[in-house]
Order: sequence, then structure tokens, then C-alpha cells
Amino acid sequence: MTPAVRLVLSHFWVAVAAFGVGAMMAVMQALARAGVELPFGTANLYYLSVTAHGVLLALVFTTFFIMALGYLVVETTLGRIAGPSWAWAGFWLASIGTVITTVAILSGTSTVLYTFYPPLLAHPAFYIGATLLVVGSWVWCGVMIASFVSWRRANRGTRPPLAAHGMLTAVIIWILATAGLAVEVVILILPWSVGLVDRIDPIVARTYFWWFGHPLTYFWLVPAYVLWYTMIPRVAGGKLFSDALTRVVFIQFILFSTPVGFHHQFTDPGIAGGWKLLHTFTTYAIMFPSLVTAFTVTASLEYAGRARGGAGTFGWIGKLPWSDPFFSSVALSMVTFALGGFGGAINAAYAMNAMIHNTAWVQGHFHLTVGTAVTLSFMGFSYWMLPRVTGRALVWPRVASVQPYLWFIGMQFFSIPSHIAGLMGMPRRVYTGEFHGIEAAQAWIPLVNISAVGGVILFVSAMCWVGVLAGTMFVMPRGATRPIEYAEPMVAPPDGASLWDRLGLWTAVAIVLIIIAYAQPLYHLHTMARFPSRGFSPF
Ligand code: HAS
Ligand code: CU
Repeated sequence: MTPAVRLVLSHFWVAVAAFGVGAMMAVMQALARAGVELPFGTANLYYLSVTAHGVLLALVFTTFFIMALGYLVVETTLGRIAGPSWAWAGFWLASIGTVITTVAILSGTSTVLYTFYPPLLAHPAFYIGATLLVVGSWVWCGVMIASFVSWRRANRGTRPPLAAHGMLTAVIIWILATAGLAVEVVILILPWSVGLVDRIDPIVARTYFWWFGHPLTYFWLVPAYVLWYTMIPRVAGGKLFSDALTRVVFIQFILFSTPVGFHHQFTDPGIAGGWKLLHTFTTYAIMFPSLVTAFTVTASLEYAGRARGGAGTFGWIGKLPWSDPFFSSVALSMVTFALGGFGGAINAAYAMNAMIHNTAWVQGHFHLTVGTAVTLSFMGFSYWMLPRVTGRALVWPRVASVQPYLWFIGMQFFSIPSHIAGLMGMPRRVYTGEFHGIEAAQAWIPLVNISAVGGVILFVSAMCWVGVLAGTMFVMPRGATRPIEYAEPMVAPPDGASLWDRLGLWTAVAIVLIIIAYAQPLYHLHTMARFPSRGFSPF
């Protein structure tokens, strides 16, 4: 095993382990919500479990997986990982942070959910562990940037490989996003959680949180898009529709990922309507690169299907390699994201947001997006990557072929009823299967039960995924490794870097946009009459 592969796989296995634990929490929640009597079925345990689920899946699984993918991409496209000892230092920092936060959650002292909104108060260890995770990921950012810069110095004027361009986009989004998180945690939350100050302003904290929280979702999505654009066209037997368009898409994510956070705060006081409107405009702007993606990736697949002999308007679809788990994972992710993205457009509209905010609709939305478009793409990629870098064949290829379909079906069962129940007024994050017998709630119960069935199917699918990966690693003999191959564009792009490769320039423009979107509202929040609160730990 080469040192680079060891680095990639170390991150990868932490991601898989976090996923396994987080998935177990999920099935318990789904069953508890459906009123199934479980041992220890208390509100305390329910919220503890939701916290562990959200943190381990949304924050730990994704971050470690993306770090693994980032290192794999720079190693295989740029031929280098600059500063491997730094990379290991980042890995250990992030891992130690994850352990500290997980222990804090499981000890029952830090039940604050993955958004950790003050005045919900966790044990300081929760925040300290999360900080180490983020600091570890910053080291990853540094290593990624150093690798890219060193490659550019050695290849002046050459167009950077597309996959590296995409992963660097994710790095930049992450740095811009975590700036807001750092202010929230270091300046506001840590002093309060250790008792140096006794009150915190929830609105100010939430505003910094959503500065981070929205671009976080694109930090997840962009690496998935890297797979969709730079690998899947080849896996499907075709070529990428357009290299140039793809670079424009990635740059738009740098520009518009961050200045949109108020679409999570439409109902929050203290932020004037005009600023919320501005963030609505930028939110619609950030949908554009995904619409382009829908077009470009589908066009690439159509090209592949026709190259495989598909004819007629839709005949190409059936010719695609639907039993290849990497391909089917991404294709099913795309179908699911068409629904999830549509829901996003509804969320982003001020008046419609009032109908769905804080309802079960939101959990439906994010299980289609991060829970499927991103997660299922990552799952499929694992089946493709692991045999290539280790030389071990997949242990149960049939299970691997079926697993993405199980995930897809389970997720529709889970998410569609959640959307409907949300429209009927069912709140999100409320524990109790019977809703205390409230009459209005009775209509939600059948929908919750269907969701629970979805949850069980998802759990089976999750265990299949973890089982196939672990079995491959522990049971299968080592063989010859194979290269990580990327898709060729249909038309070779002109040599030489273009305007869309000037990542520094676009980062500077993004910073200006962030200042426009946040400077005045934050100034106002910090200077207006404040209503800070003591901390609460109800669970
Ligand atoms: Fe979202 C809430 C708006 C995308 C995640 N979102 C959340 C939360 C999470 C989340 C975790 O405006 C909950 C946070 C919490 O706990 O409170 N979201 C959007 C919009 C988009 C969007 C406008 N979200 C995502 C992605 C996520 C994610 C991506 C994770 C990865 N979201 C919101 C809003 C809220 C929100 C409000 C707050 C709600 C509230 O009130 O609390 C857009 O980026 C979506 C653009 C996507 C599209 C779809 C493109 C389609 C594609 C596939 C096409 C496939 C085809 C078929 C054609 C426009 C690319 C292919 C054919 C074959 C044959 C294969
Ligand atoms: Cu958002």
C-alpha cells in the first residue's frame, strides 16, 4: 500500500465507522417515532440519539469522506500530496476531536442536536471536540492548497485537471464557511460553555451558525458533483459533455454558497426583510449551477447510452450500466436530487417557507439532498474506489448491486411521507409517537409509520454497505491495484488555464459578496438592544 493510499483509507475508514454508528441511531429514532416500544425509550435518549445521528453522519462521516476523496484526487491528478506529515497531523486532530465529541454526546451531557443552537448548552468537551475536528479539516485544506500551488508552479499556464479544480472548490467553500463557525464557537459559545460569561444571544449565534450551515451543504455536494462530472461519464461508457461548463459550475459554488444563510432564518427576528430578500436572490442564484449540472450530467449519460447502442428518445436510458453499483448510486442520487432540489426552491421562497419551516418537511428535504444525493453517491464511489486502490475484489458484488436500490426505495418511503406530514403541520424534532393524543396529530401517525418502514429499509441498506466494505477489506485477498481513471470531455478544452481556473480571484469576489450580505445585518445584531439568555440543558 502506498503512503497516499494509507492516508486516503485512514480517513475513509473513520467515515465508514461513523456512518455505521450513526445509522444505528437512525433506525432507533424511526422506530421510536412510530411508537414501537424500545428499551430505554425516553425523550432523553431520543434526543441523545438524534444528536449522535446528526453529528456522526452530517458532520463526521461527510468531512472524513471528503478529506479522503480530496487526497485521492490530488494524488491521482496532480501526482502529489504536499506535506504528508501535516496531513497525518490533521487526521489525528480530527479523529481525536471526533472521539471527544462523541463521548460527550454519549455521556448524556451534550444533547444539543447537530445545529447546537444556543441557549441549548452542551458540556464544553462537545464544542472542544468539534473545534478539533474543524481544525483538523483546516490542516487538510492547507495540504490540498499546498499540493495545488506546488503543481501549478511546476506546470505554469497548464489547465488544472478538472477533478482537482472541483475539490479545491470544496476546500475554498469550507474555509469561507468555517470562518463563521469559528466566530460562533470560539468567541460566543466556548466562553459561555465554560462559564466565563453567563449569557449568550441566540440570534447572533444562529446567524453565525447559518453563515456556516448553508455553505456546509455545498461542501458536501461539490465533492459528489466531482464524482458525477469527472468519473461517472466514463463509468457509464461515455464522455463528459463539457469541461468548460463544469468549471463555471464549480466557480458559481464558490461565489454563491455563503451569502444565503438567512434562508434558514426567515422567521428569526432582528434581521430586516430587505436582507432576507437579498439572501433569497442569492439562494436562487445558487440553484443555477445545479440546474446546469442536471443538464450537463444527463447529456453525458445520454451520450454514453447512445454509445452503448441505445436508440430513440429514451432508449439510451435502458442501455446504461444499471447493475454497476457506482453508476446506479449516482443515477438514483440524481433522480432523488431532482425532487430534493425542487423542495429547496420551495424552502427558499419566503412565503412558502413559512408553511414548512420547522416541520417534518425539512427532515424530508435534507434526507433527499445530503442523505441521498451526497451519501448514496459516496456509497457507490466506495465500491469503485476500494477494489482499485487495494487490489481486493468486492466480497459480495450482488449485495453491492442491490444496495443502492434499497437505499433509494427506503429514502422515498422515508422522505415523501415526511414532506406530506410537514405540509400537514407536523413539527420536526418532536419526540413522542402519539403526540399526547392531540387530535390534529392523529392524521400524521400513518405517515410517520410509513417513514419508519423507510427507516428500516435504509438501515438494512446501510448495513449492506458497511458489510461489503468490511468484508472486502478483511476477507478478500490482495491483488493488482488499478488506476483511478477520469472521464474525458467530448471536446478537448483549449490548452492553458482560463478565467475559470483563477481560484484566488473568485475567492476574492466571494469574500466581497459575503461582506455585502452579512456586514450590515451583523453590525445591526451586535449593536441593537440584546436579549441574551442563560444556557439550558433540558435533556
Ligand atoms: Fe437545503 C434546509 C434551500 C440544496 C441540505 N437543506 C436544509 C437543511 C439541510 C439542507 C441539511 O431556502 C436543514 C437544516 C436544518 O437542520 O435546519 N436547499 C435549498 C436550496 C437548495 C438546497 C434552494 N440542501 C440542499 C443540498 C443540501 C441541503 C444540496 C445538502 C447536501 N434548504 C433550503 C432552505 C432550507 C433548507 C431554504 C431551510 C428550510 C427551513 O425553513 O428550515 C438548492 O441548492 C437545490 C438545487 C437543486 C436543484 C436540482 C438539480 C437536479 C439535479 C439532478 C437532475 C436529475 C435528472 C434525472 C434530470 C435545482 C442535479 C437524471 C436522469 C437519469 C437517467 C439518471
Ligand atoms: Cu440552506
